[in-house]
Amino acid sequence: MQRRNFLKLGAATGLLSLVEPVKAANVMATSSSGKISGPIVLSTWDHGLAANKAAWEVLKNGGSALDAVEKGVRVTESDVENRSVGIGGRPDRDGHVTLDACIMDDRSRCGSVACLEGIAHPISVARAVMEKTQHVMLVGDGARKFALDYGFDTIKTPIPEVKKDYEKWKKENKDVFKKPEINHENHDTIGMIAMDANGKLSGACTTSGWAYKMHGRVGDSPIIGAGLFVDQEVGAATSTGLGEAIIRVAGSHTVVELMRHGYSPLEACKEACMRIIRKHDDLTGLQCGFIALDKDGNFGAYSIYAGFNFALRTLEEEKLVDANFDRNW
Ligand code: SD4
Repeated sequence: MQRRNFLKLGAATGLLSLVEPVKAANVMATSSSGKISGPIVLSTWDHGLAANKAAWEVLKNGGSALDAVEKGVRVTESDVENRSVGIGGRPDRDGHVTLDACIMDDRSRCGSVACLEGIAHPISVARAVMEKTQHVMLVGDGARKFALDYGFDTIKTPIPEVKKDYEKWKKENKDVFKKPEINHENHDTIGMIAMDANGKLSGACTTSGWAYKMHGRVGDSPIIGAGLFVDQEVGAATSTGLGEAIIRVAGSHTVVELMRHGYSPLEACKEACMRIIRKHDDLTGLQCGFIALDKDGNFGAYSIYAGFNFALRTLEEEKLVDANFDRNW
């Protein structure tokens, strides 16, 4: 089902949700001995199903979680139908498609790019920042120059269909001081977290961000601790939704720290959402969601509003799971 229809159905029937914290069967089988067997991969939204497939090709062959998450989200970055990640992403209000991505591994190494234009795979550039430089984050022209120097593929954005939509939007939105509408339909990042057969965790997050944002705006997705956080001692988390709200509570880091202090992944994702709720007087359209995986293979997801789901792949299962939520639209 298309996410849009799914959202409508969910809102209309209140049928969404109720996933208890689940333990992947393959992990559960060995967890009593304290040995984590993995592998498992989770990613945000229904586009996560295709991304998980690519990640699974790596994991099932004994590959690393780091390679898996990079390969996985590259699928979404290449999807010309996706309007909020990679090549098919919508531009900012000045017509630039600016891409944000980050990656983090089991050794707490991390890399990130923000406001990157015209490069096909921001996630791979983020990984190169992590592996080839002394830095964590490169932005804008600097990130683009780095990507070109390292021979990353270029793309021309916005693609024609997206440009057409943008021209129409621009005609209808002449006031440059008008805030872009917070619309849960116009953002859909992919965040992916995985554990490999050796029990190692990694995560990746990539997006074109909030459609028609101000030029130069950066959301949570490329910010380590906001859009993604991994700590091998505890677990991993990633987010989707309104980046400004997620940054205010250091969302993904908060989820991981809560797990460190005994919260289950579901409880931790819920508490991060509750913090966002407590800090906002106006929750109109304010959708945020988190997925989390602990080092023992327990996972959970929670969003402020109904309609958030995530794709799950284990040795035994490949499916979309509805996240728990606080309120209906
Ligand atoms: C952002 N968090 O740029 C991203 C957008 C997103 O679902 O996740 N959309 O704020």
